[in-house]
Amino acid sequence: MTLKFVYQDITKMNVDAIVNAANKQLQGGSGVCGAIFEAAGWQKLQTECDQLAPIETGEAVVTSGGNLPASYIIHTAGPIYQKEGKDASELLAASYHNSLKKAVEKDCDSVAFPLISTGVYGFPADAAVKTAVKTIRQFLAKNELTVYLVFFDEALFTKSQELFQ
Ligand code: AR6
Repeated sequence: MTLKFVYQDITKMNVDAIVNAANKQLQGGSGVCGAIFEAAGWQKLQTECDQLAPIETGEAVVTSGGNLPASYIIHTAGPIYQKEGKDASELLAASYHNSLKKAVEKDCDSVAFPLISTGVYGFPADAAVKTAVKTIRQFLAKNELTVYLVFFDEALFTKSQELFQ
């Protein structure tokens, strides 16, 4: 089982696939999504996304990695915390699980996740890390894959390392 925490800009990750915290319309946006679109090549990635959109919350789809070091981008729409209420954790887990399934389908050995839904979508970070770790560990019990959970906040990274690693 390989789950590693890193404090890093996800667009710099040297892995087979990175996951994008997307919206259901797969429109290039702000936050980690904006950084990924910018680094991959905005127009070409948007054209690929337009052919796959829309998706459901918790679903995941795959595009090429464009100019990124990663070969693929797995786009998943995480839950909007206030909107989903009691279903938010389950939908967040579905985002991680379905993204991991796509990575395996594409024969990836390594995949990097941002903390889906913890920015604009308002999911409390501590609870989101807990759901991410639980879902990834369950998947790794049955699949050979190196998974990176990428933190963009150093304090949360340090705290999560202490709690989970
Ligand atoms: N590398 C790694 N993590 C990052 C980076 C980066 N370069 N930049 C930000 N983060 P958010 P969401 C972290 O808001 O809440 C977009 O407009 C950030 O600190 O990017 O799922 C989409 O198009 C936070 O912890 O995603 C959607 O419309 C985490 O990434 C909507 O926002 C996620 O924050 C999705 O909202």
